[in-house]
Amino acid sequence: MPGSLIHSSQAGAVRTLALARPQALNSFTSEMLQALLDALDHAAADQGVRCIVLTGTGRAFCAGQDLSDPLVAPDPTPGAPAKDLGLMIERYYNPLVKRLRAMPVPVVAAVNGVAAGAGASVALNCDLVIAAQSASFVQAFSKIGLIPDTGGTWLLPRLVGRARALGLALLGDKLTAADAERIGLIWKCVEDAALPGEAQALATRLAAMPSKALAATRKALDQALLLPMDDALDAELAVQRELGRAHDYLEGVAAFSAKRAPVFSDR
Ligand code: T3D
Repeated sequence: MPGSLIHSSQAGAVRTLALARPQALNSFTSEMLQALLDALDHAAADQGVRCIVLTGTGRAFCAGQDLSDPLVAPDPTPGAPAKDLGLMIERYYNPLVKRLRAMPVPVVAAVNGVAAGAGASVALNCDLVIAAQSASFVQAFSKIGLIPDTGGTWLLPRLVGRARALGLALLGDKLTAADAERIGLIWKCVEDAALPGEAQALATRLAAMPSKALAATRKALDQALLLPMDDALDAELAVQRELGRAHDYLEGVAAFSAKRAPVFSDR
């Protein structure tokens, strides 16, 4: 819808959500964060949605927190009270991370341009990140006296190891999409013109897969990072038992045996 902060569109079972403040590099305001949370909730509740693509309008994916937002912009007047950055994190950023990582369907980030600060963290919280060759990732936090947030401290060392995580987070340099792919920060870097098509194809493929098993896979992998091997084995056992009772397992095996394409429907 014109004027809205999140442009939502649907092609088949793929819902595309596009951050839409291009004049400010899609940087986050509280209104846009709330609109994104609402859009994710609507998608999660809609049985016709089986994959989500998150992207940006204009030349950027997202420049992170809008630093001119009065809620966070420091007041230089002597004696003025400091802004409580924890409020935005508590109210919007942390819920957004939790929402993304609990979505019943996979989320693909199609990074069309620069992803900085919380914008980079949001992209990296998606299940698969595909980026245009001209896109880049910037851990911009250190340059303004902050630490990576929106899950960045948890994600970065897990994705690329401590040495590279510290290099990225301390220096705050721009990392090209090609280098992001090379060091394992993202899934894939593609030609600029190919990004929308490749993201849609990937999402269409995921949409045809068993959503419940994909969401359980994300959760199991995230949890396993924190578990001793024995506990991870127990967790696999419990989840596999549950999935084994679901319709999609029946359908997957029936389709395999009949040499036909499966039609998955669990959410
Ligand atoms: O509770 C809390 O709020 C804490 C949470 C914090 C989460 C965070 O995300 S902290 C990190 C915030 N983000 C940044 O520090 C990034 C700042 N921006 C940049 O470093 C660069 O703009 C980019 C690397 C993203 C892009 O560089 P470039 O050269 O392509 O563009 P530019 O010329 O720097 O920016 C273009 C315009 O966008 C410019 O405005 P102008 O001069 O044309 O009127 C610039 O000021 C504006 N802009 C860019 N990023 C932001 C922004 N305006 C407000 N907030 C921004 N984050």
